Amino acid sequence: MNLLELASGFATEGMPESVQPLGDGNVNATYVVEVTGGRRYVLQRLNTAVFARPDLVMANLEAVVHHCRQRLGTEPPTGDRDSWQVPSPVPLKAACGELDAPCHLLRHGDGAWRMITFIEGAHCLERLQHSSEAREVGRALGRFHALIHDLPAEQLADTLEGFHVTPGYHARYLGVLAAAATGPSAVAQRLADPQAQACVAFIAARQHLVPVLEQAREAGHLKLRPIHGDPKVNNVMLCSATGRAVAMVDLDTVKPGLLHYDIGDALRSGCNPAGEETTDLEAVCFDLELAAAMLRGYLHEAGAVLTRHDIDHLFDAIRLLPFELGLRFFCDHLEGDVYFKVTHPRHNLERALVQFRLAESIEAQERELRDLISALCES
Ligand code: GN1
Ligand code: MG
Repeated sequence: MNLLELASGFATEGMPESVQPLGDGNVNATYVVEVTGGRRYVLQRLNTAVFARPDLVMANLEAVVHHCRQRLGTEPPTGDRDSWQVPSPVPLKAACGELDAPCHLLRHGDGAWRMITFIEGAHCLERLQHSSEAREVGRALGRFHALIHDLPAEQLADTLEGFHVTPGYHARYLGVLAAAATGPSAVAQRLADPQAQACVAFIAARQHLVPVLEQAREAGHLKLRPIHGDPKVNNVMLCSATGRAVAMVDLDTVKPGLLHYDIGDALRSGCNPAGEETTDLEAVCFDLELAAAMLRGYLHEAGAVLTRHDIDHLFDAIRLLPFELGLRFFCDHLEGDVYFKVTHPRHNLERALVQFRLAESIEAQERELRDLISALCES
């Protein structure tokens, strides 16, 4: 079955006429479908090596969309608020007869396909350059948190166990190192590379940071709440006419977690103007001005939900998330690129080096960043 045939399995408003690749997600394969009459849709093949239960991913998506729609329906339509949009799953033309997700998932061979409405009149950015953009990205995340904060946890399945639980990634990494130490192997060969050795040393020097958020959660200082899970800048849609944030997309990782995972992830993604795919390590830095704008935008929408403990752990989160992603990329490199899509054999290693450089830049600006957080949160 080709992509057009797959697309025509869904109840679109018009016949699918063209399918083009969309974006550069690291996990799922994404396409844009145009139908007669000009409407567009997003067609995705879920990566079942990552999301073992695509039926539950779809059930979560339906729960999130339903909740957001209800919340938006009860909000007074004030100026900037009425244009917020929620990307929604498109049903199949025919029921597929499965109990869990009877009408939103098309199984073909070993693929699990779904279609989602396209946010028209909007675009996303791969990298941020201006404070005005950073403010909108922060505002989008805050708006999203405020929208889903009362989505009951029992309505969400855990579709990606251990996601953003740094000690779990670290334990896996240590297991990979230990296995490599037992004799020659492809992993041992990759580890011998000088850049890989630099990563090993970088991680070892920071292993005390690994449990910082989970310990705060275990101590009861931080609480699990619904989060987006993957709020990197290109998952925020900005109105092409006004530049205002109008949607957050890529809702597959919405599940109970710490708001800190999201805040840390949005900042690590948005405050590195060189972007996470650069190979120019010298260009990688954490931009405090962008961070200030993003945090301001976030606090404007969601400041009221943050507790004293939440605020006290913001710096830890901002330092931890790039380190965590670097660890995830590096571990995947060692394991032979089983998780993140790559275009060449050193791709995940290069990505890890970028995140570690970013973490270093954050460390170097710790005082300024802590002062910034205090100034913004006390005001
Ligand atoms: C993955 O698939 P994509 O590009 O939206 C990953 C995120 C990472 C991101 C880094 C489910 O997101 O956690 O931050 O790559 N998503 C998953 O680019 O692991
Ligand atoms: Mg994603």
